[in-house]
Amino acid sequence: MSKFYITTPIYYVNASPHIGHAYTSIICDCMARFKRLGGEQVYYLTGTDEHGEKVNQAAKASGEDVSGFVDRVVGNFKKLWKDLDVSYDFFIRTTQNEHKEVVRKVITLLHSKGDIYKAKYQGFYCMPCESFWTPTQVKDAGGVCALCKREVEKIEEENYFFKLSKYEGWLKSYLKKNPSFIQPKTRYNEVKGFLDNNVLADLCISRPKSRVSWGVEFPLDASYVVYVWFDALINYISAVGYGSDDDKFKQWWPADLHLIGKDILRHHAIFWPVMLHALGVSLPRVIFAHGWWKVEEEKMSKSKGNIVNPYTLIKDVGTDALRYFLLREISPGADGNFSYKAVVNRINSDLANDLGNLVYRTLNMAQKYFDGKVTARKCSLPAQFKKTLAPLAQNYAKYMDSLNFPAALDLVFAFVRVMNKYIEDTKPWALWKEKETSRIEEFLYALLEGIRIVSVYLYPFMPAAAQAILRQLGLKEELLSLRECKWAQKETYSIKKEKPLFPRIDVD
Ligand code: ME8
Repeated sequence: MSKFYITTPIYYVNASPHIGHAYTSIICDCMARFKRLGGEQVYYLTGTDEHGEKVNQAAKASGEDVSGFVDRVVGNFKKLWKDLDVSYDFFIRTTQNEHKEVVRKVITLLHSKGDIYKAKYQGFYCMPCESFWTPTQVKDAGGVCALCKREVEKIEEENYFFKLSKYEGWLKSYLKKNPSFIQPKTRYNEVKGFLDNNVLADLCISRPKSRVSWGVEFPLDASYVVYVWFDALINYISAVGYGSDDDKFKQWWPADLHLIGKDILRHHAIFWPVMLHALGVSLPRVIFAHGWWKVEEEKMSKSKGNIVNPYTLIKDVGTDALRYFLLREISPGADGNFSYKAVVNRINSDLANDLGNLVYRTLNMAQKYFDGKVTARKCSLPAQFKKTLAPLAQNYAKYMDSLNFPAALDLVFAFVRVMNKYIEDTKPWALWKEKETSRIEEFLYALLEGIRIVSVYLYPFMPAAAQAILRQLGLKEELLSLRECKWAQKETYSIKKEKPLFPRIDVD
């Protein structure tokens, strides 16, 4: 059985999660469920990044002690993942001793290899991004943080550095030989362009305790803590046993997919590969940086205060509809502009009108005409079904593997619409009047088979709805496997109709 190790970024716990965080975790969940459907062994890692100045200040502002504060906010993240059906296998917290131990081991090892040294740091720091910037980078950005365009703090302090510069040549040639390492292509080009136009400076990896005390104590010098990003990146290996459980590490590493937002591309595509290479550890297979959800063309962010609250949306439209909207509306490589109108339109057209209606009408007919028991008398595949099912079966996995969710969903919904049209064209109510019972049963069986197949394909996107459909068809969850997406797998259906899956939402 092949394995699939997938990760989200570990989120800062300076505030509760918003729809941007939900987006990343939902993409990963969709991928994890898709891989499980294909029979792969999946390890889905998520967690929280709990150290650093930003979290410390947020704790202070809330008047709580830091560890009480982080515990509370971590609770909010975990609750949201539960409410969104995010099926992670492990939740790592950087404040866990096991993780801190690995961070210290990594630094000690890199130091013993001669890759860490002490020197004076002169430059700038952006606290909201927890990032160091050189004077040139700040100047080029117009005197602000090159990423978030906010004010930066000038700092001059003795620090420990990691010799990133030593590996510049290696990284460039690695990228050249592995063009699919960073995806999508635009992000690969961005990193390559950055490396072509800049000389890699060594990375500052400590902060003096006199300025920042909330962090992993630096193993070589107790008057420092580890720079929060250096600590955070290591979570991807500490969570799967690096330095503590060799068998587990061999089983899962390398990660098959690090999914991140494009805001943290530099850290993942430059610092992280070099750290791993210097440690003698193989690199993740793919780093995929998705776009941003914006509100009125501005990136949504906790510190800007323009966030869309996922809890409100779950309450208003439900978990599955929210997951569907986020995954259907934009391709993960692109940015999206969030609007409630778009959410409502998408739900009403695709979910209420097309899918919900198909399921409801079909189950209704099965109930009304056959008391809920439909048997395969003849099970030939209607020609119009075949025309849309064939490209779906052929391309679904390919689109899913490349994270092209809108394309995969387009194929599924093309089939849903074909089934709706099949109902209208067949006019079963007229057949009923003419007592064409076996013709209707054949017709209904075809629809039920189609709906069963659709529910499997939709499972990664809307797990609860897919399960609800199977339940109403009288089937068990074991059927949730891509192997089951074949025609005429069931002899008899015993319908147990429930309330409509996706009621229409009132635009007001
Ligand atoms: O950067 N649109 O944590 P973070 C889409 N702790 N995705 C968004 C988003 C938006 N508007 N806003 C946030 C950190 N995200 C570090 C990561 S990993 C070793 C350390 C998502 O809480 C997106 O995935 O700021 C982005 O990369 C991540 O949240 C940043 O979360």
